[in-house]
Amino acid sequence: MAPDTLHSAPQARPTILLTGFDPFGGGTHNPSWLIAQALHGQRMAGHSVVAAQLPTVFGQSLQRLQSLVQAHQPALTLCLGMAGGRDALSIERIGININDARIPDNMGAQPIDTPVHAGGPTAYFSSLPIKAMLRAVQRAGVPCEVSQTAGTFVCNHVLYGLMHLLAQGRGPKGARGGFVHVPWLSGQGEPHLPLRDMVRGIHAALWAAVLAPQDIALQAGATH
Ligand code: PCA
Repeated sequence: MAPDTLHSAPQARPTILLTGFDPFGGGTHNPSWLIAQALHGQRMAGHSVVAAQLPTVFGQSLQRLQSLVQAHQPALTLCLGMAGGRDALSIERIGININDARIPDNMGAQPIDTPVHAGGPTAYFSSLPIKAMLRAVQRAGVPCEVSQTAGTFVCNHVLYGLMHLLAQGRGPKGARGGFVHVPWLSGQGEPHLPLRDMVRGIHAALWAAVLAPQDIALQAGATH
């Protein structure tokens, strides 16, 4: 099956939905989408990975994500995005109910201090086992950290929106979701990580997320 399929036949095998974004802010590549594509079709502990691209656009990104969740009924959804300037895979802990864009999105919109969902809760925690994922990525030899903010641009919008739709029961029972930011690729800026290392790290993170229904206790101080 090709990536990005909205109307797949119902699958016996539970799905892991793995999304990446298109390039934004004048860039030509977005490693988040390259990583998702590289892992499309992988089997992990009885699950199949389905990769899909989200547009770097407020609103449209969430409409697309909602269609994907409806079509694939993923047991686990991991959204990836690029955060230039970070030097490690950043497992996001929290999405907040705010859009506050420093640059325009890919449709030219630049919302300032608007809610993702008016009347929604202030924030949602990721429901993925972030510390178990952190340990797995570090054991795979890839730099990784827990991040306390996904920013206020489209990535935070998607993390908040994902958790909101799961909270509303749009996914299958017990569906979990979360977000990982990735650094630049070589040639995009410094610091950067090679694509193969990022793919290995996300592969390890997904395995850990699938295998650990609950998180492990790992001191934040032990995460660097
Ligand atoms: N990064 C942006 C949006 C798309 C992406 O890959 C962000 O961090 O919000």
